[in-house]
Amino acid sequence: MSTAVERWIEEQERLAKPAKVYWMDGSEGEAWRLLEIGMSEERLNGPVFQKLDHQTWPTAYLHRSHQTDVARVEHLTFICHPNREDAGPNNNWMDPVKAKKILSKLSDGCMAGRTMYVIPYMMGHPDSPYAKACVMVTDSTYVAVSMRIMTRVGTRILDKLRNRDDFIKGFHSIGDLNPDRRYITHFPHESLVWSVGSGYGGNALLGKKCVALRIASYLGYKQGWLAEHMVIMGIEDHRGNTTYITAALPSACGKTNLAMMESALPGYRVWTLGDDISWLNIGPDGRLWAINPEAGYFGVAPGTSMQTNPNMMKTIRRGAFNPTLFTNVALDTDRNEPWWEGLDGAPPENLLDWQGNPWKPEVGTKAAHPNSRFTASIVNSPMLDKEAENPKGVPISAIIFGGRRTRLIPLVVESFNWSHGVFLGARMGSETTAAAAGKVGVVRRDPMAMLPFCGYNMADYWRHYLNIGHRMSRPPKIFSVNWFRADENGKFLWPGFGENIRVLKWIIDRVNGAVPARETAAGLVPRVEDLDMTGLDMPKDRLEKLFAVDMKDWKSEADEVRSFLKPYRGRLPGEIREQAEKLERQAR
Ligand code: OXD
Ligand code: MN
Repeated sequence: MSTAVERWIEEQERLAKPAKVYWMDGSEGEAWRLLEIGMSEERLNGPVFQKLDHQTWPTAYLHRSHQTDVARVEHLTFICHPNREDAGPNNNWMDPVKAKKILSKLSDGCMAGRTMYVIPYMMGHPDSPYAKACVMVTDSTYVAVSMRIMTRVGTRILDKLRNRDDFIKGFHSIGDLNPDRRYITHFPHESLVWSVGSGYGGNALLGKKCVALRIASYLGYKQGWLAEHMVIMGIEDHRGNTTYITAALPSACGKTNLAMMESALPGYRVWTLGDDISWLNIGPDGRLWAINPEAGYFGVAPGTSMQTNPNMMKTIRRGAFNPTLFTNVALDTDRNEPWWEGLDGAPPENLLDWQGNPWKPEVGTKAAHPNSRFTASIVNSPMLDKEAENPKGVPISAIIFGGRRTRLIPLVVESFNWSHGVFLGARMGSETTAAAAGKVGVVRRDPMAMLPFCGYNMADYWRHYLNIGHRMSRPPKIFSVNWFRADENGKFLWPGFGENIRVLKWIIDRVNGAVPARETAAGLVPRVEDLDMTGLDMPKDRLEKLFAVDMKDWKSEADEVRSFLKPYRGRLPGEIREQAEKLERQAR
């Protein structure tokens, strides 16, 4: 008698018609076997994996992707609820029947001559009551190795499932890599992801954005929990007490650097549990408990150095159970080492760019692709929190929403209550930087940093968020932070990086009721004397500017929030509408 998983795999095999099927077991030997396979597999621009110098970069391998396949593709990403309204204005929608027709056609025979890897994996610790069992298939050796780094792969998951069929299903094929035949589709009501035509991480490592955010957010909506685009960190104070917080920040706001921060305050130390995704459940004690469903980092390489993120540099240089993969970085051919813009030191003499072409600074292009990545196991992190492997997760005392805003938004604000906090998340926005195409300095709304990742209508998501808060007897406090406020001349007022610990300390003091706060129309802000400025020389008037709230400057913000919320009108929770109306009245 075959199991539900075996039956599902047989179906995929009949559809994709691979030459071979390989069931992954998660063992250590398997990692090295798959790397050997990848090293002898030829793709357009070289082998799937190229071994780098293991003296200086233990267990590191280079992978180059197709030149049109280097990032997530939101316009080719679809949420296929039977009812369009359930996907909401925040998603591209496709009728599930139509989507399956298109994807079936593209998948028919798509693995001919290739190996189909069957990957049983767990999002979350296998013993966690909050973890989810998943099975995906892929025809990419790169994806197979990457999934081992990013998730917990193993036969044990199949034993756990036995004949259960409530696993999250994923079908992935690189297809012919033609962007015209590229679709990343999600069927939340069936817990199914079907992705064809891309080998890029966010589109192909299905455990990450597709499962742990888009599918999981919908499961959370149905089951009473939250899947969030948040780092999880522990902050240890001088007494040895650790307070756990989560933080959601859109891209280009230093999210990974925050998760792995070196504290500038003596006596305070940051521990990491995750840099991208957190699953939040209400525990039996009425508190919010967080687990990191992932097991690895898929981080942006350019800009990562011993200066900006020494802990990440140590992580990716440490060889262990799993390899470290580099995707689309440049190659120093003399040393056989990876290289990217922003790495410590001058560019090496002889470089190949991310596509394998000889490169010199005069060429005028970037040697490493701006979205080139490293993939590394989180257990290699030198600052891993001692509770990171606890199946129950960690209790969260504060939730932080952040953004890059040169005007208006104070360095830190504590919300008046849970619904005001959810509103702070819902009106979250960040100014565009030169890192993305388009106009610089425009505020792009990205509620809870979830706009591209919420697998259902965002208005329903906000209602769900509000309910979660109302159900907890000991909810975390909600804060907003903004490291990027600037003065009249456009100069940043706050130094950022390790100094951000001062803000986190105030947040912890507020959680513990250790200091009062000053009330403004935008929320509660620190009295300047309560911010620990030991060792940081900053004039008082500059500090005051960081917390200034003058509502007559807020008119355009209130107007923008109103137009952003407009398409959600029919389903918008009353509490969010009231908060937006209040802001408009105050800003008049
Ligand atoms: C990521 C993203 O890669 O948010 O984590 O795009
Ligand atoms: Mn992310």
